[in-house]
Amino acid sequence: MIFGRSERGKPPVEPVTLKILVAGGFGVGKTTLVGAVSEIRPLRTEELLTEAGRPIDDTSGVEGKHTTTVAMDFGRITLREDLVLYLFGTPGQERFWFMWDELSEGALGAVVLADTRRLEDCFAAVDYFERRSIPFLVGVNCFEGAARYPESEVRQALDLDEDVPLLLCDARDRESVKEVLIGVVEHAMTHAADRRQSVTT
Ligand SMILES: Nc1nc2c(ncn2[C@@H]2O[C@H](COP(=O)(O)OP(=O)(O)OP(=O)(O)O)[C@@H](O)[C@H]2O)c(=O)[nH]1
Ligand SMILES: [Mg+2]
Repeated sequence: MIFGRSERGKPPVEPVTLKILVAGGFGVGKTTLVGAVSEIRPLRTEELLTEAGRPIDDTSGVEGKHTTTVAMDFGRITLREDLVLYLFGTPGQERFWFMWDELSEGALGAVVLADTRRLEDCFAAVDYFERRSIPFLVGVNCFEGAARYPESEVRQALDLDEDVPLLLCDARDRESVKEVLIGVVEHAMTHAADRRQSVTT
């Protein structure tokens, strides 16, 4: 054994770990997305939606929803043996947004999940990442029964910059969510490379 090489002669791989946020409005499927891809049992902070919260919690469009995230979701996915993502799902309800600053510390990029029935619910998330120059992509979570709109219309409604990727996805489907996460990492890398270039030129 030389310097900790494995028996097969391959050097041990120390994976790069990246932090990705999963944000968006109330009930768009953030907790579902983290749970769909996480290879560890996701940490959740769900609380029951109560009668008391009913006037504040607008559950129209997600009537089957009984719980809500009050702090964060946490999960992990190994995209390649040398690339591990830590996923942090944010709380969707406005009264828990104070958590976002803490959660976004050190994040490489973010997914803003959107539901075309309630697009306005993700305006705040789009604004948040734009202002902080955190690279993000928009994942349109295709709920059954929700109308499908052409990409250009969704982009226009969200007033997205040209370079912000927009993907259709199903937050319940592992492969679909993986595509979204690969998209965020690629986008964040391009963003970082562009920044480096603008600093050196
Ligand atoms: N049909 C359908 N239902 C979905 C999909 N994604 C999530 N759901 C359901 O929608 C509801 C909302 O999902 P959550 O994952 O809790 O949403 P959230 O964004 O974490 O919600 P908050 O944390 O309260 O903001 C749940 O009842 C899910 O089962 C989807 O792609 N299709
Ligand atoms: Mg949640």
